[in-house]
Amino acid sequence: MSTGRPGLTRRRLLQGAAAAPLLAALPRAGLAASDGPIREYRLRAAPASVRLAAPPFPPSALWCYGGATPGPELRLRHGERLRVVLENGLDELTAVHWHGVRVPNEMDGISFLTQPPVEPGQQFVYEFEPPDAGTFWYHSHENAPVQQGRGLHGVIVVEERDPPRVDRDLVWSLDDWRLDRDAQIVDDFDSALDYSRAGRIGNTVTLNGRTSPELPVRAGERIRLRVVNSANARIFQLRFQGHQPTVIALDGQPVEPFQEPSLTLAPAQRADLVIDMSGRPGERFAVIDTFYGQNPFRVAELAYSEEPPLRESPLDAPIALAPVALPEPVLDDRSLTKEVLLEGGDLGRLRKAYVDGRQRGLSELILDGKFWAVCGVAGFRQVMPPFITAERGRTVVLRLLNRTAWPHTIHTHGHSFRIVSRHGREPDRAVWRDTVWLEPEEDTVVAFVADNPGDWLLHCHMLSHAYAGMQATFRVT
Ligand SMILES: [Cu+2]
Repeated sequence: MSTGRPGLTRRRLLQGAAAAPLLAALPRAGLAASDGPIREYRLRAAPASVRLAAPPFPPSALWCYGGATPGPELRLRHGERLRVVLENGLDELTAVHWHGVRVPNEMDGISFLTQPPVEPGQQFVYEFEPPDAGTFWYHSHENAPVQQGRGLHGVIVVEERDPPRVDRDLVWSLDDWRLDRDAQIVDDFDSALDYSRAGRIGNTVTLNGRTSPELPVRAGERIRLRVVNSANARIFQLRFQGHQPTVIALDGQPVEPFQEPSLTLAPAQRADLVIDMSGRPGERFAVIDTFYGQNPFRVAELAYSEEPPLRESPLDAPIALAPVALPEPVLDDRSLTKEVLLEGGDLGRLRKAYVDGRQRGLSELILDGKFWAVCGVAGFRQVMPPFITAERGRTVVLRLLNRTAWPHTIHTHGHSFRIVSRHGREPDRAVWRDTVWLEPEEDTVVAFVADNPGDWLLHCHMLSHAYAGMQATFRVT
């Protein structure tokens, strides 16, 4: 199928990374949004055999974009258009969501809500100009616990027009797998325990598709690290032994640079870090995950080469990104405020909920595989009546009330939001996010300007939760 947009043939069409030298020669300033160069990729979703664990483990049977997990890195410059031809080589329906990119509604990749699902053997063409530079990612949003859980995701990098100076710009895609002794995926995606508790947490963590890899580094170099949590449900808390990363962006949006002893990333969250390699030639340092404290493990190792330091003191260049261009929400009596009640799960108080327009009791909900509800509705096939409707330009304030015994990561489609308060307190710093992590029984208030028309999903990004009811829609008119 074609997007049918006029003017495609008059635009410069560029094929993936191979086009970079040509593109670099093009003037980048002053490009009209409708006439930007197009960066084109093909993504074929299909089964693939991929080595996650080192021998003697055999390759794992996965589902991948382009035969690898993560799939191809989609990299473009701010002001370019991204065109992706999705081919469905699976035996089931699929679609791709561009997480965190404020795309037009018809490009958001939500079957039955924003597009028809892509049938086996069929194609769908996505095309949009990302409005923000930053670190984003893409993944299947169809049968997501299974399709994303089997490997269907990748990273999108939209480079700033004037990026901070670094020696290398790298992506770390973290994932979590439940593998058996032969390194094959345990096919228990229908586990009621996962659905009703913390989600599908695995037993094997990978970084860029490999267990505990080495990152070769050179003393004195400055690296920008774009870290993405691509896992179904696992939360990461990374500690860089012997190094002090500076956070310059969260969920793709710039933040006043800051340092913390560890970096916590819930599912679907991202952080851009700047790290000066302050070790000496030949040294090695572990990157450790400590979130599940009883079981810390090595995510990666920084392996210094024997080369002499690139420079003796850290690079003297600014690292702050240009401020965000998002419209600032205004909290006053004209803003639209809604309590978003999150209920359900094991040890929860959910007794009844609407499914597909009919109220059902708890035993019927469980038989139906529905364990969670948003505002009294267990989300079903992504077509629910909107829980809120906002006119374009209006500030929306969502009071997210986690009335469950489990953590959740709430993601809004089409919009990034400000964190207004957590546990009733203002946050330490002003941040934009598209995914917020709620601890059990935690309340968090978020706000955004509803400026992207359409029907959009709001859901938990612990994918088993979303699939088992923790999803809703909101409308921007
Ligand atoms: Cu959840």
